[in-house]
Order: sequence, then structure tokens, then C-alpha cells
Amino acid sequence: MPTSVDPSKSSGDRRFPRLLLTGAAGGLGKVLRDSLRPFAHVLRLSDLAALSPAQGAHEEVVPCDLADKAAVDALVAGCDAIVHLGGVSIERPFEEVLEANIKGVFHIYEAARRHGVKRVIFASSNHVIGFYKQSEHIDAHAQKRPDGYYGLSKSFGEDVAQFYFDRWGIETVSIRIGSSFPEPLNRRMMSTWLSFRDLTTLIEKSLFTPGVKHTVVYGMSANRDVWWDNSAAAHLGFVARDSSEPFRAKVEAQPPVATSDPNAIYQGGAFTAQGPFE
Ligand code: NAI
Ligand code: 15L
Repeated sequence: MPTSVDPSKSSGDRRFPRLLLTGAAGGLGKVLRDSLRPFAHVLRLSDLAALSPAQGAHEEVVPCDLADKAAVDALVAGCDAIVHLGGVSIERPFEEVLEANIKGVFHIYEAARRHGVKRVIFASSNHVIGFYKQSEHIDAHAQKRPDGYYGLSKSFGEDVAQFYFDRWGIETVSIRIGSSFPEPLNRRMMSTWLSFRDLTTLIEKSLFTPGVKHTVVYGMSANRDVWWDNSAAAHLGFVARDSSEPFRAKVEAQPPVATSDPNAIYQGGAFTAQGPFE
């Protein structure tokens, strides 16, 4: 079994020997493939979808279906920390979510336990709390209110993270990402937007802050009107540098959203009204 590494205890080099990035072919995975490079000697990149070949000795490409337990076990072997982005990232029929997200996150943690990995960063989502109204302000301790099968899977993932900390001491930061795109795409995202730069900083803090146990943090930039309070994750020392404000005029030039539209009512927006896919 490889020795687990806590780089916060090392003196000079703040890089993990081998950092696993799942979902590496996705929208955020493509960004993080570059921006996480300073934090690992080797980035092991994995996805079900095709990935471009390794760009040098600092990368490894290992295709894997997260629903395949044995494959995930082999994927995690030799890694020192995991940034887990892989899975279905929108509302989909339960059976799809079950395979990629529910079985997938369980397989990741089982493999982490078996191979002595001590730190996981879990890409959770605002859809864990999507049924709160936009008029409400909540922190990480608010009761979960998932807004669909996808939100349920992220809620399950957070519970798995807590269990694997309590039972096995594997530490996790669950980042309830708001909306991480190049720019906010609509009025709701003026509140939920997380820039790629702030996402990278938040992952860096999540990887290297000692003693995080299981921390839940909202992934948002320093937007003007926010619904989420990150005081419970202050120990991460995350300070967002970007804001949705420079995009306000462009977003507000869009047609107005009806007050009865879920996008104007719920924190989870349109996800609250999707399904049941019968
Ligand atoms: P994405 O859909 O672009 O990327 C997800 C990747 O996971 C895809 O490349 C896909 O091929 C892969 N994947 C799906 N099923 C898989 C399986 N069974 N085995 C292996 N890989 C599989 O999503 P995006 O935007 O890059 O998000 C990354 C993560 O962050 C996701 O977990 C998503 O739920 C979460 N997130 C993203 C937000 C955003 O605003 N981009 C907001 C909240 C959460
Ligand atoms: C998510 O969880 C999704 O992965 C992403 O595609 C966006 O829809 C985001 O939430 C959002 O709520 O804007």
C-alpha cells in the first residue's frame, strides 16, 4: 500500500507526488488539467470520455468508468489525493445518476480507503440545497434540500465523505459549486457564479489546509448578492478574487425572467422543475 502524503507537513515542496483528477475531459476538468499542474508532480487524468494524450511526464491518462468498482480501485492505486469531478453533472434519469454519481462516489472512497489516500476534494453542487428560496440565506449547516436526482447524488456524496472521515479518517472538502463557467450566463448566476481562478484557489486551499475533517464550502466568487455564508469553512482561508459584477450589464440586457419562473424563485433554479423522465 503506498504511503499517504500530507503535504501540509512537508517543509518545502507543496506538490503531491500523484494527484488524481476524475472528470478530466469535462468543462471544469479541462481547466483544472492546466491550473492544478503546480500542485502535483504527476496529475493522473481520468474520464469515461476521450482525453487528449499525456502532455509530458507530469501527466498520466487513465480511462475509467466510475461505475466499475475494480477499474476505480486500479485508478486510485498509487495516488496521494483525489479531486473528484467525474459523473453526471446535470439532472438526468435516476438510473444514469445511480451509476456515475452514486456508485461512482462510493467506489472512489472505497478505493481511497484501500489505498491509503487521505484527502479527497469532492465536486458537490448547489443542487444539494436547491430548494431553498433565493430570498433565504444559508450556511453549510442548513438542512439539505436536494432539488432532483442529481442533487440527491451530491447529497449522498457528502454523506459518504462524512462517513469515510468518521470511520476511516479520510479528509474531504465538499465544494458545493455554484455555477462555474467562463462568465455568468443568466440573472441567477450573478449570485452563483464561481470563476475558474477562484475555483482553482478553492481547490488549492482544500488540498493543502491541514485538519479539514469533512468541510462543506460553497463555491462562489465574491458576487454582490449572495445566498450562502461560508463562515463554517473560514479555516480554509479561501478569499475569492473575482466577482460577477463586471458582467451585470450584459446579463441584465437579457429578457426579464417571470417572477413565477423557478429560475427567479429557487437557489437551484430550473433544476427544481425537471424530471421525472417517465
Ligand atoms: P461535465 O459534465 O463537463 O464533466 C463531467 C465529466 O464526468 C465528463 O467529462 C464525463 O465524461 C465524466 N463522466 C460522466 N460519467 C462518468 C463515468 N461513469 N465515469 C467516468 N467519468 C464520467 O461537468 P463539469 O461542469 O465539468 O463539472 C465537473 C463536476 O463539478 C461535476 O461533478 C459537476 O456535478 C460538478 N459541478 C459543476 C458545476 C459547474 O458549474 N460547472 C456546478 C456544480 C457542480
Ligand atoms: C451544477 O451542478 C451543474 O453541474 C452545472 O452545469 C450548472 O447547472 C450549475 O449546477 C448551476 O446550478 O448553475
